[in-house]
Amino acid sequence: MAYFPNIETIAYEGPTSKNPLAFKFYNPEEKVGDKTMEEHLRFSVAYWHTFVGDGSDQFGVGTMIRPWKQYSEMDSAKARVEAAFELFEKLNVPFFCFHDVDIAPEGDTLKETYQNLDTIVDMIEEYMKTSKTKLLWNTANLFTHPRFVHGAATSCNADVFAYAAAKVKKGLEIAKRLGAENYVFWGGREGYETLLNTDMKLELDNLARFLHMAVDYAKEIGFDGQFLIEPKPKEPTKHQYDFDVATALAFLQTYGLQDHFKFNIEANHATLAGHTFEHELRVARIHGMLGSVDANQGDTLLGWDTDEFPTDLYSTTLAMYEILQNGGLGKGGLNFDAKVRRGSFEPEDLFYAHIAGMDSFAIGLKVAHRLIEDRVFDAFIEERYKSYTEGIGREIVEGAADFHKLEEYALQLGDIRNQSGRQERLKTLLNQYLLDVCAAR
Ligand SMILES: [Mn+2]
Repeated sequence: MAYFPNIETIAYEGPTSKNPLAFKFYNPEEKVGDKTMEEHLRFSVAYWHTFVGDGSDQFGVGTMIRPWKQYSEMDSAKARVEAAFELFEKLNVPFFCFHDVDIAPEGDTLKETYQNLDTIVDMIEEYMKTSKTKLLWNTANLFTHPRFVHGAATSCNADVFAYAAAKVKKGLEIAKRLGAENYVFWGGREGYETLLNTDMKLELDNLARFLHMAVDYAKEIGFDGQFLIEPKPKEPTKHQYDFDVATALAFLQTYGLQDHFKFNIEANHATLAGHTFEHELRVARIHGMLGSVDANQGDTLLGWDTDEFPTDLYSTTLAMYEILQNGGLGKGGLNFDAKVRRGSFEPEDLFYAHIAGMDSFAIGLKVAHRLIEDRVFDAFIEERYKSYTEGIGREIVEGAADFHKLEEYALQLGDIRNQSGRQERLKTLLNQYLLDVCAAR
């Protein structure tokens, strides 16, 4: 049975196409530099938003019309696998991602949950034999069930720590079985609500113990995917320990975990932390820790995580600029951790949304590639920091200067002359490159 009978395979028709169910800029075969768009962008569909999310919010019930809603429990889980692979094929998307609870319902016992998972993983494995779509990453949901009310690895209750460990152990076995390229840790409830009842030191130590155990178990079973930490400052927990890249990096370094992890950076989590998306990508990149991306966008008028499909071309361009400078994402990809709005409830909206996101990142890729090729910002930055390539600047960089020497130098300086940062001129150049790519029709 077809779950999206009115949708044909989405083809690349070019920027002049009027067909809403076609790619205007994402052409998987097209080469940008030395790689194809498909190789650069490594798009992934998020199972939770696309096949589980029902459009409910704190004030209203679900709105989504979804053909698999006619079934319940395991039948619905099986229907979702069928629907998922139909959508993957029609979008020609190379990857997907899931949490354990997205693919199979939890049973009354952990054992029953495992059985449900095994049944669905068998089915996914069968589909993956003939599908080109691979698993970018999977993860364990350690935040929805009431047992995780006080956290998982940072819970005050050791039984919860053990239960969470069992779920991650199973998750790693599934990752190994399905050939996942990465495994993600997002600690939605790993944080605190009030310090009045919290042993922060023990919670952080326990989180590190938990992650070390995961590293050990992956090694034991021969899972060689990349481990990823996904920073987020808040929501659902008031203060989350993996606040942003810089905070989580300090945590990893403190506990000797930095060689085993990279970051999965989400645009909307960056903005919730008071940063831009490109700031978080840059911090990860310059430390060699950029692993993967949850591609979405927030709404600056709202203070929460809206997980919108990315359509802001400045954001996709500046993100791709960091990703290209990083030499790509390696095993990572651009996962659409994004959901259609509550009012976009028809099944075909899932296709419009993914097309919007894929085309937006394709434009971002092309613009970023040209900006780098033409050394638009690189040349300016090189010139701006030229004082560190000669004279006293060079001595500072090479470690040949100390405070005595710098004081001696400063005392004989006349008027210090700075140069303009030319921000507005550079933004105009960015606009020009964006317009050039979009107008190439
Ligand atoms: Mn989010």
